[in-house]
Amino acid sequence: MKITAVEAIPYAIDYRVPMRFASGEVATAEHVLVRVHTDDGVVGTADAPPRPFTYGETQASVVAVVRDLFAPAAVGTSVLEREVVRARMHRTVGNPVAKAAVDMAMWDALGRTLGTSVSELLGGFTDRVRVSHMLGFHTPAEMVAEAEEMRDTHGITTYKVKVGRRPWRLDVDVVRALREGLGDDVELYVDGNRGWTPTEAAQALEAMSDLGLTYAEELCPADDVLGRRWLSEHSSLPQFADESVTTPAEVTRELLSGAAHGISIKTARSGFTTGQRVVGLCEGLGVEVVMGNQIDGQLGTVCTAAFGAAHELTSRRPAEASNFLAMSGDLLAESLTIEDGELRVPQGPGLGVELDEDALAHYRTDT
Ligand code: MUC
Ligand code: MG
Repeated sequence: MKITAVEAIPYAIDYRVPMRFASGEVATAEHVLVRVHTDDGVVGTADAPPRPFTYGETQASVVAVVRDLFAPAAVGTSVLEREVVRARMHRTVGNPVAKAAVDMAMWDALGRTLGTSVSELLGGFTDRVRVSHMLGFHTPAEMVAEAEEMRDTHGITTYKVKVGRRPWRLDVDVVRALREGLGDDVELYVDGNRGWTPTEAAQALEAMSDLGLTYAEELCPADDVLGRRWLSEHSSLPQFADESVTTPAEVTRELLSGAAHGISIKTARSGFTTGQRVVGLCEGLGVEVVMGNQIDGQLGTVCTAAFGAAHELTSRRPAEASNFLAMSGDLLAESLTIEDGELRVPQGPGLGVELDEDALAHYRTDT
């Protein structure tokens, strides 16, 4: 079970349609595949999707920090010693996505070594997640058409609508068009990616107050400390925190300061080991969570589904797990499918999926 090597392989896969939102745009998945090798010949794999506009990491920085700091921290430990590797990686500040990928690749290697599913090792609450689809910036008509296609093709009836940065009345028009086009039975919530001031957020939420939103996510920057608290106190909608809560300490800070009522958990930035601490913290405090999406490919989406299905709390809400559908290609040997609005956790040891080595050779950018 001893780790003998950790690889960090950069690759690039275009999106058929770029994902645009208030804090940035992703046209190409410039991710890093992290592979943990053991002396038993087992290989555990996970994906690192750098998001410079959110965490400051880039593809090159993920490759470098894994190669220079995290691989040496992991080599020589057993795949059971996830806490040891976590503590060693923790000595380096930041780099949440690189740390998370090393952690999840260790879990995959552990599951494969034991012949057990990671989702079952994590908790095994259920075998699937309901899916929420994230709608990036387009015109109101295009966003309605995308939502209808997701409903008609995949049975998805929950949508996260990107808002912020562009004129807020356009966002109101989008949400109104979605509600009118899709009816009262679909669930809608908005994500501002820090794109509004507290005043703009208050105005926009007031203008959308008849549209039956479930909640609002990260409307204003975490540095707007009092503004966010004011918004949370005055809005009738629960406010969820996303990019402001990358660690258990940040979750604690946002919840105790009154700036947030709910928490987005992204395995791409917390991994499974730290993600479970966030679940415990939120359950203890009686706070709702949502499994978020970091514009993941299929491997990242499998991690979200495995973790979301593992615990009662994380399986309550639909998980954001459909953005891989917009990619022009992928690394998995067998594609994921979303049917009747649900994504099943792949069965089998570890994360339950295999890589297509030919696809990796095609998309990797380091050879
Ligand atoms: C989200 O929920 O904010 C956008 C940027 C990112 O890192 O994740 C996405 C989705
Ligand atoms: Mg978000």
